[in-house]
Order: sequence, then structure tokens, then C-alpha cells
Amino acid sequence: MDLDARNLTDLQGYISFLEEHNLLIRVKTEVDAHLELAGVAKRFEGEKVVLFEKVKGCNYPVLIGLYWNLDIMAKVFNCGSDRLPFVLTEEIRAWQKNPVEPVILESGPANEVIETDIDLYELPVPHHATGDGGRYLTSSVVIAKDPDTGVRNLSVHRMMITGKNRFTLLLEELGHVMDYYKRAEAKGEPLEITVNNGVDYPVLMAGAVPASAAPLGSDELGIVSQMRGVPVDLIKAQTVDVEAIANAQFVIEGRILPKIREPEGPYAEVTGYYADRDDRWVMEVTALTRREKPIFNSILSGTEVGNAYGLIAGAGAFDKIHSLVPEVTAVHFAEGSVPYHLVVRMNKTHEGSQRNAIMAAFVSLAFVKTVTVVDEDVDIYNPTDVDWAVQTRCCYESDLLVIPNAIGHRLNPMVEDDKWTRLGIDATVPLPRPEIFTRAAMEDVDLSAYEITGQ
Ligand SMILES: Cc1cc2nc3c(=O)[nH]c(=O)nc-3n(C[C@H](O)[C@H](O)[C@H](O)COP(=O)(O)O)c2cc1C
Ligand SMILES: [Mn+2]
Repeated sequence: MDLDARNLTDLQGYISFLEEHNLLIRVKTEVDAHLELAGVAKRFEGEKVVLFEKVKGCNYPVLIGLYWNLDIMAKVFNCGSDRLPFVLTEEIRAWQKNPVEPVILESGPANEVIETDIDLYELPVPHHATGDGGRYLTSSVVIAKDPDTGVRNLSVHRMMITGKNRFTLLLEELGHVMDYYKRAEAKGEPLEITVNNGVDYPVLMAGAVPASAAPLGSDELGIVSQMRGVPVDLIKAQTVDVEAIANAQFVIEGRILPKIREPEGPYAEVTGYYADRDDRWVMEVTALTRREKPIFNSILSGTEVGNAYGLIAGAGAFDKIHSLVPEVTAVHFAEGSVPYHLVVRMNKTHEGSQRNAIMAAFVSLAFVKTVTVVDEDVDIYNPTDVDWAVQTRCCYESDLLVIPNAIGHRLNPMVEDDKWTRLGIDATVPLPRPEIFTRAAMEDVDLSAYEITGQ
């Protein structure tokens, strides 16, 4: 693909690129990783990317905000932000047809320095929200290997530091790492992983591709190669039999221990609420490697997590939904409601196929609670327009599809006993399309033909 990001495989390259395009803010004043850093970052949410040059008591800078502005992401991918989901869908499709194997090296930037005395507290890991239970790694990409087949998996997990060489993390019930872990644990064995911090867009996004696009048994690292346009370089780890991303800033190696759970949380989640404190999975760190001059990367809870997950999840699911219901032309997560409200646009040619679209969307995205289907003339990227369609095209008596007792997303407070009710909203105009549903419109004129002052 014609991707500027091809040459942007590390954060140092991103910083130069962002600076060149006037998209980087540098905070020169020293900040405390405890609450202050995230407090300052929050004030720039959705704007330029922020580099904190000095963090109290730490030797490394922190980059935050890489995902909170879709226009910036689109710039790196060398396309308009409206095209970005489709570009990503094409990349995933190309990978599915022709997966490229990674290259495995002995050494790379991410193991320039091998720490002899592991101390996670020396990293500038922020304590983000005021109610969080500790310092959280929020952008770390996990590589794990299937205990039976050895197939690699890529995923993103929140991790709370609990000791110099220990943290607790969240494994979602339907995730592939959970599947790997359960099979390892059943044999009484730990699950070895590498945790890669400070990676480029393709690595993190490949980690968030939904299972419907990257099923169990497919190595998501191939998606990275596809997006970068060259096979991804991996490095062998020091202490575990799992590879790491050669271009990462830090690599934390270790094992998720069998039969052991320790407290994790609270944590300000994508839901906008704090996830509760509970006994969760434990990682014992066995090695820490880094670059000579690493930059720590964090993702801020809120818009940034929503984009980091929603963009690629929507792009990955679109292909599946479109293959089942070809009349579907685009999907988009409603801002602020990632991963719960998916808006589906379709060019309906058969009455009733909008219901298939709703069902296809539910099957393709495990966490979605609401699917709203609209016609081609509705701007799905504009929540006001979507609401207009619902208010003027949906009959609440007959156009709602209620699915009780569906598997819920545990992080959401509306889930009870792992279950919730899913809702499909059909806001499409019935076929044959009655005249009354023609959108009112003014003449489409070419403004350049007019002499206009005072603009
Ligand atoms: C910023 C971010 C944070 C995430 N945090 C978690 C997490 O803590 N636990 C989890 O299981 N999934 C988390 N996810 C979602 C998974 O990475 C995502 O569902 C991915 O598809 C799982 O990989 P898998 O399909 O290979 O299981 C997060 C995603 C993003 C983008
Ligand atoms: Mn997977």
C-alpha cells in the first residue's frame, strides 16, 4: 500500500514525522507520572500528539495521544480520514489471502540494552485516572504462542504494576490469549509472553483486529507485514520462547502464572467508568530489554482507547459483514460508544436484508450492544444525522430487534451474569421507497463561480 508509515516503524520516526507536519506538542516542564502527566495530556485530548520530555524520577520521555485524532492517523496512512477504515479493511483482506511470514532476528533496537536488575518502577508508567488502582501499561502489545500449535497471537491488554517484576492484567473471556492461557493452565503450565511497548500503528492495530477477521490459528503479525509493506522483524526473547517486536521501545518478557490470581483495578475503562478491583491474572517478569534511548508510549483512557480499538475493529468486521450482506457499504462505531454502538450503512435492495445486516454485525463483533442500520443517504460519521434517521425512519413497534440473554461485555455495568440484551434498530426506509422519504435538499451549486465577500 502507499503508506507513509512504511518508513515509520518506530516512535522516533513518528516524532520526526509529526514535528514536520506541526502535529506534536512538547511538554518541557517536568511532570509526575502519578496523575499529573495524564491530567496534562487530557487537556490536549483529540488534538496534537503530546511528548512529555521529562518525567519525575525517570530517565525516559513519554509519548501519548497517537490514537486520539483520526486525522493524524489518516495522515500517517497517507489517506483521508473517511477512507481510513476502507484502507484498513483492504489491508486485512490482502493479508487473509496472502499472509507473509515474519523475519526472526537475534537482536534489534528493542534489545540494545538488557536490564540486569528488573525494576518496572523505573519505567515512566503513568497512574492515569484519579480512581485507578495503580500505574498502568495501556498500550502494550502481547505476543503469545498457542500451547498446542505454536501459532502466535497479537493482542492488547491493560496491565497494573504490582511489584518490581510483577503485574496483574485483564484477559477478556472471548480473547485468544485467554484461550491459550486456559489450555496452558490445564496442564499446570504458565503462558509465556512478550509485552511490547512503544510500537507503530500497524503493530497495535493488528493486535486489536477482531476474531471475526483474524480467527484463532491465524498469526496476526502477518497483518503488520501487510500494512508496513515488508515482513515484520521480530527478535528472539532472552528468557521465553516467544518473539518480540524488533522495533519496539521496551520489551517485557515473562509468564502468566497458572492457578494464581491477584488484585487488579480499579481502572478507568473504555466504558467511561472504573472497572472494579478483582483477582485477575498475574505476570511474572523474567527479563526487560530496551533501546539505548527509549520513549515510553501510553494510551489515554477515553477517545484514544475508543479510536485505537474502534477503528480497526470496525474495519475488520466490515469485510465479514459485507461478505454476508453485500448491500452493506460501511460501518462505523458511534464516537463515545465504542465498542457498543455500531452504525451500519447499506444500499438496501431487498426488504428484510437490513435484519440480516443487524445479525451479521452482532456475530462479527462480540461486544456490540446496539446496531443501527441506515440507508445510503445518511452520514454515519455524523451522530446527528444518524439520530435524525432513527427519529424519522424507525417505527418502534415493528423496527426493533431485541435479543435477550446474549453474551455481554463484562466491563459494562449493564451486564448481569455475563448476559445482556442486544438491540438492532432498523432505521432504513421500507421498500418500495415511499416518496415522503426523499430528503429535502437545496440546489448543488459550484461556489467558485460566484463573487462572494465577507466569508
Ligand atoms: C487500548 C486497548 C486496550 C485493550 N485492553 C484489553 C484488555 O485489558 N484485555 C483484553 O482482553 N482485551 C483488551 N483489548 C482488546 C483486545 O486487544 C482485542 O479484543 C483483540 O482483538 C484481542 O485479540 P484476539 O482477537 O487475538 O484475542 C484492548 C484493546 C485496545 C486497543
Ligand atoms: Mn487473535
